[in-house]
Amino acid sequence: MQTDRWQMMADKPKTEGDANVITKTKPKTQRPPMYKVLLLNDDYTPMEFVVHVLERFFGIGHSHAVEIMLTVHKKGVAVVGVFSYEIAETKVAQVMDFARRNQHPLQCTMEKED
Ligand code: TYC
Repeated sequence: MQTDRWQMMADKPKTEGDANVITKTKPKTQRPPMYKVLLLNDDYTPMEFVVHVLERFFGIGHSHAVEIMLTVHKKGVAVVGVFSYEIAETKVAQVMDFARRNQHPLQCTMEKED
């Protein structure tokens, strides 16, 4: 049977200041960076249009969509969701294209999470 590293350390004779210090370190599992999708306020895009965008492209329910829209309207910006790079990029492109096709100046951007 194979001797494990803990048993080997425990069996090692103690010399001078060399205690049986455990040296094992946690393997750092790398998670991919995530990206916030932000909606920006402007003076012209109709409130109902923004609510529709939140429902259609982010699957957000009507009441929550109204809340987010009003937060953007009052504060200037709000985080709509947090996604992988590819998903965030797609959401931004979909919103920007839909706004442009409807001739609204609505702006949507993404930002790397800390
Ligand atoms: N400020 C806009 C208005 O008064 C509404 C609005 C809300 C526009 C959110 C953009 O991301 C936005 N009609």
